[in-house]
Amino acid sequence: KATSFNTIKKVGQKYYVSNGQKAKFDEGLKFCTDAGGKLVLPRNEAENKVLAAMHAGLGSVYFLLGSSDKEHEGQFVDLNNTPLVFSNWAPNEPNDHQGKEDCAAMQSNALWNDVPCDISLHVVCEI
Ligand code: GN1
Ligand code: CA
Ligand code: CA
Repeated sequence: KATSFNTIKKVGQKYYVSNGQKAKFDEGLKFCTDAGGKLVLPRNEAENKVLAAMHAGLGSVYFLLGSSDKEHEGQFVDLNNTPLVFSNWAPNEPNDHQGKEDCAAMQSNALWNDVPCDISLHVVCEI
């Protein structure tokens, strides 16, 4: 099965790629793994800016980020279960709104927010 990407940004030795599709967190994880990469997670300000710049092209409110606090409420970790070193949360986030928000997402203003893991957002993979 072939996967094509229509938005690609180079950041250091990595590429951020998207095909403009939306998915739930678990689906996004699988999509990126199947594509030979992983769900995006900016590790510093420069990477965060590159990812934010992809918003313009896709016209979306949110991207999924490869981080959740499913295991321990309030403790966001990366896909290797390592606590985040860099984060860019919006003021008052993450707030586990209504006790249902365990997945991280990036808003179009480059700030992060925790959202329910079962909503569909744009998927960006790093490869
Ligand atoms: C949004 O839509 P609302 O107001 O119930 C947001 C939460 C934020 C909250 C901040 C899916 O919740 O994550 O913490 O605003 N929900 C979504 O006021 O983006
Ligand atoms: Ca949570
Ligand atoms: Ca939130």
